[in-house]
Amino acid sequence: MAFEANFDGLVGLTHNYGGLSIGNLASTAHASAISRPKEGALQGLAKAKMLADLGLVQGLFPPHQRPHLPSLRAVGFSGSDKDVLAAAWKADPALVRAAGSSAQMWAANAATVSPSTDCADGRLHFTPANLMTMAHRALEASQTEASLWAIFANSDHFAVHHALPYQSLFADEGAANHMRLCRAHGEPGVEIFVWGRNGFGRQHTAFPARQTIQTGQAIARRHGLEAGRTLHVQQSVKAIEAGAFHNDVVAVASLNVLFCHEHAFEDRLGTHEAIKRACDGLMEAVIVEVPEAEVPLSDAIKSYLFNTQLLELPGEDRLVLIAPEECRENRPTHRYLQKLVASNGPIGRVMFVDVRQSMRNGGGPACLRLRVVMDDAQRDALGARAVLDDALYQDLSTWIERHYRDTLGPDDLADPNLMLEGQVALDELTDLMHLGSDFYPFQREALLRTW
Ligand code: SUG
Repeated sequence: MAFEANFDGLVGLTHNYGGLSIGNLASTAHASAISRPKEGALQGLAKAKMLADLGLVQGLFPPHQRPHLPSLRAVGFSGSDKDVLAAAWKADPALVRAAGSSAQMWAANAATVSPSTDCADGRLHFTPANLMTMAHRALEASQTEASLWAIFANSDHFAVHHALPYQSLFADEGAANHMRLCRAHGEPGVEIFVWGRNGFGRQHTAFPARQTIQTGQAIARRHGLEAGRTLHVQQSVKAIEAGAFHNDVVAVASLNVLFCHEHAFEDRLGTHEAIKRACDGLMEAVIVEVPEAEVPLSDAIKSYLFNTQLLELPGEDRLVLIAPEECRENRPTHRYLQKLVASNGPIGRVMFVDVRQSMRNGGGPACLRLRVVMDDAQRDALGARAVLDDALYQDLSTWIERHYRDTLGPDDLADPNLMLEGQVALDELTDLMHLGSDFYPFQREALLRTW
């Protein structure tokens, strides 16, 4: 029996507001604000626990080592870890800000995932995203790949690829630009890759279009997807210019339902048509489109109406939307949601969650999770201790309480104690999550030193 699991990225110890993502309005608006890492990590964990308590399989990805010293060493800083940090800060604080970002918490960008039923070899395929458009995110892929290898450790069931080549032609932001429609999770689906630019052409947007059509085509080939059930559709230029830096800011799909804004796609009617055609014979695709007249694009982006988790919950006959609190506070969005659940449509209930620490960097509930459709045999084949149960929840809560700082200001990233606190905490986490003692670069360096 197949089901959809969600793997959330644990918020890291350096969660901060670096103002690093041009085109992501929340990131720019909160640049240099004081962040609250402990609160952020507990908010993310509480959301994960809520979904586990609702009866879903909920996993977690460990945070990455930050600041990412291998990147600073690669650009010419040397000596002890403290020397590297101090010299990099002195040379250019922006380098340390990029190397200190905790952006790996947005697991929707970790990888693109294709369930076994869609893939020619019958395995569940992952392509870690190279995230090469943003310097602070391009550091993530190798550690993401290590996490995927640790958790999806069985090659009879899982295929974990390398990230695509690090070139603009294959700019990849993972599942944030990928949707899947199906009648039931275990049945063949239609995979939809959303792109913002043609990698061989010119960039037509002022804000970066972070994904190319060539990326989706390459992933579809690697995963062995069937051409007739794979679509490549263009995100609207208007949406990118308004601050929708990923498709998941203007659209979300679950089962046979696509919930999207009127301005989500460049060729609105053509895209709807193509989706219906591809789904023909497999399911009846239902498109719930929110008109600009009811929720203007700017409100949808502010409230993150579409960066919601659209879920099939045990015992409920209609889908449930997990939305950020901001959707309750934004007038047009809240009005629309009330109307939506009162209608006889496929979405029957909205639950609100507080993920404000993440939202201030442009990360809503859906950004924080990577969806993985799997079956019972695949669940049994998972490695590490990554699926949330009461015991893991307790252990992680205690770990966060003990190691995370309450607040971080922009210059705290230069503090060598923050770096050391992170290494102590992550070393303990590898034990707690059964990830091995050579999981992070700092652990491998320490091992080498003992030889
Ligand atoms: O890539 N923000 C992330 C938010 C990612 C949200 N993910 C999805 N939509 N799936 C980004 O823009 C801000 C970091 C900073 O400014 O400190 C940041 O990276």
